[in-house]
Amino acid sequence: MITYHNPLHQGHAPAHEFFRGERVPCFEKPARVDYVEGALRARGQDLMTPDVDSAPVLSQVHAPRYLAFLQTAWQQWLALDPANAGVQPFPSVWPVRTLRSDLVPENFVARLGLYSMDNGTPMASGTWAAAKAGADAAASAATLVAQGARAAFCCTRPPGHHAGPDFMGGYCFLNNAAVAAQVLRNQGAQRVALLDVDYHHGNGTQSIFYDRADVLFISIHGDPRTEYPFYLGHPDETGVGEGAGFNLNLPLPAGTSATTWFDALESACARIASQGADALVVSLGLDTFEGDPISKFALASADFTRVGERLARLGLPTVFVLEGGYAAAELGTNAVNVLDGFEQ
Ligand code: Q9C
Ligand code: ZN
Repeated sequence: MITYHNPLHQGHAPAHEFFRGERVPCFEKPARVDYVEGALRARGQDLMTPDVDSAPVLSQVHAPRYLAFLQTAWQQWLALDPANAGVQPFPSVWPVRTLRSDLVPENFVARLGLYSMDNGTPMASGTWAAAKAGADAAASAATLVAQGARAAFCCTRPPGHHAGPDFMGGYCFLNNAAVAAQVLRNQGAQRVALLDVDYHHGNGTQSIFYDRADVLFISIHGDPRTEYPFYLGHPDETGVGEGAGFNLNLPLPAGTSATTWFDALESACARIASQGADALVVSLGLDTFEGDPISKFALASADFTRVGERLARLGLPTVFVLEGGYAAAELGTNAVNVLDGFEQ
């Protein structure tokens, strides 16, 4: 399968995140994609360098003031104190109910809170460059599919599906899958189905397309009554305005078996077939794996081959975009299994 990699992903390498109030090593680490690239190269896969500038498309899915902030966030942080080069910025205050989010604070950490949904999305010096190159990889993969390729894979980190119109969160900064869907729309697809199979609900993607009928968003994920991101991903969220009826959430309890998960995949595929789409984007989170350290589904490595097989039977031009998956050493096998299942 045509595969784009992210040549700058290693520049996004924050050291710590918060977990149960403690600072712990980041789960979303460079080794994740190193393992996927290793598995791809081991089977002779050529890795292409991004060749499309995603900037115009980023402006279609993210707010200008958010993009402007993110692009210079690290410089703003260093301008406060050169010693910040060795310190990770974390938000500590957010404009929740009754507080104003129309004003942009002069205080950097307050701005960071304005543009964040959680304190679980650490930044590093190379975060913008890595996120932008990842969005370029997604735009590149989608462009080839729009031009007639059967499928393409965007092998990138940081992931994207928690990033909303004007906020980062859940290890995500730029919404790569939304970029891919928007590129497909810009280049002629009348409707795009965006299927998110990451363990965590793709709140950012849902929010970007919630009032749109041209991108059908479907997500299978851990029930947000107990699982991150908690505040979105519930079954009664079906879209609004022109987008009414074009959002489908299929939450499953933590601990759900592979058999039940595949039943949900059948429901998702049935909806894609009944509503119709010219192209498919898959937010390919692999944290549904039984060995994932922060998630609670139970797919075995061999099950990922079945995922690919089932998606291929939709018969749609398809862009796969890597999202989560934190059992780093198994990530290569699991990603390759999806792509092999799709192609066999
Ligand atoms: N601090 C994705 O899979 N935090 N994001 C979990 C550990 C949120 C996962 C608790 C997990 C976000 C793309
Ligand atoms: Zn996830």
